Amino acid sequence: MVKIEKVVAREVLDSRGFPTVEVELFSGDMRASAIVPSGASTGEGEALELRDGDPSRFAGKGVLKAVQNVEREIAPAINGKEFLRQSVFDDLLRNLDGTPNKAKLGANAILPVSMAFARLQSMIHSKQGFSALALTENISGVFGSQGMTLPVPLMNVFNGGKHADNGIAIQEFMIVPTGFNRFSDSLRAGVEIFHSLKKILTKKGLTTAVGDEGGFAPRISSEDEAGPGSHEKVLTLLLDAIETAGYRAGEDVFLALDCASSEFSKKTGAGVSYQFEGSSRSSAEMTQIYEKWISQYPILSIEDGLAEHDWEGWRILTQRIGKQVQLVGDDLFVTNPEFLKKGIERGVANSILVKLNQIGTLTETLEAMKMAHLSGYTTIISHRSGESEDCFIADLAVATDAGQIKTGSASRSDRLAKYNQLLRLEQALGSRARFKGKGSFPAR
Ligand code: 2PG
Ligand code: MG
Repeated sequence: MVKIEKVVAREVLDSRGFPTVEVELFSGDMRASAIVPSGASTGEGEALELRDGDPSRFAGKGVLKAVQNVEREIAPAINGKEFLRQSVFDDLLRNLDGTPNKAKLGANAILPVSMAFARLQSMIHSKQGFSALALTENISGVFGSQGMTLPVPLMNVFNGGKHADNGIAIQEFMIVPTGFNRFSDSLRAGVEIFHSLKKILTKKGLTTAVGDEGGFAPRISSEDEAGPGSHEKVLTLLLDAIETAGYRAGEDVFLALDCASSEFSKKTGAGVSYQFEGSSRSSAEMTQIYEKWISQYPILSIEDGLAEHDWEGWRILTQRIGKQVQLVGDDLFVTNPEFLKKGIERGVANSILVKLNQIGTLTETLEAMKMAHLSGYTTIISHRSGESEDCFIADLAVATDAGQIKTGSASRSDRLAKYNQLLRLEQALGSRARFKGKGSFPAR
């Protein structure tokens, strides 16, 4: 039983310098807090992020209304009450809101309360009250998993799309160090490759300033929209960086993409079209591009290769390359069990990106993950492009044996906070820690 005795909420700042919500819950001498993240390339089906819209503060991006909703709507409903289970607590939050997409209170009001409750409960359950594994053990208890698998990091070392201003359409170029026995070795390889990429860019006279997720974001073309061949240039740079760091591309280290293609797509009478490398392309043409790339580069995973409305294009994409490569639905599924169910029924994608704030409570996030695991879909726990020092997702990844995590590059403390927590968890698990490498991906 957890008795909530005090609730505090405040406006704090995320990694882009935009306001976000922090919540603290108190019970006896225990205090747990959580900060909610924020996306830029958001899916249309995501739960609502409530912004004040008051142009005199933070250009309308303030979150005082969400803070007020925690103080005036949520706090009175939970203060002084005892809760046994996360699901009961989260159901209360959902009912208080009462809308399908958290439109009344805002997911940014509801989620930090849900996360802080999980932390508070874990502190009360954990014997020492401060064990590194407390949250992991608590969530794995709820989820019914072993909670011992350290995730393979998908490290976003080159940023484009909405996370940069270099004209590159694809949002994330990731390196995936799978060929290692331990998480810490895999992470080290990723970090070494990041540094070797930095040297290569410097030698070429390209800037090494970083984008929102800590990856490099140089302009590799003088045009506003990077033209034909520009994406392959980036892929080649990554292969160079892997080899220069002393690793074998396609053996120890693979590549992954988050195309975030909803951002460069548009609905047309005939379906959906994509503005890519200077031309307008159909879903079938985008599919051909991916087919060519996976035959030429060691690409293990493609996220949002097609847009969130392009369900028919997705079905064909999955038919054509779903056996060879992991196809991840992010904007498509928005961590929503209903959307995922539709995808499973239609044979769309084979993996789901998991973001707590897309759906708004821990319980619903775990529901989506359970459905994915039962249907043979892989799961990737993910940060948002606007993050904070909160490293809840590191614990969530281990707790659910998710197998994969997407939490940025090897720079910016908002990203490294998660990697550092994973290093703590690996140490705390000791000989019980597992790392599945390529086994965390669909079999090829
Ligand atoms: C994504 C995410 C995180 P954002 O598209 O996968 O990398 O970006 O948080 O901007 O939606
Ligand atoms: Mg994405």
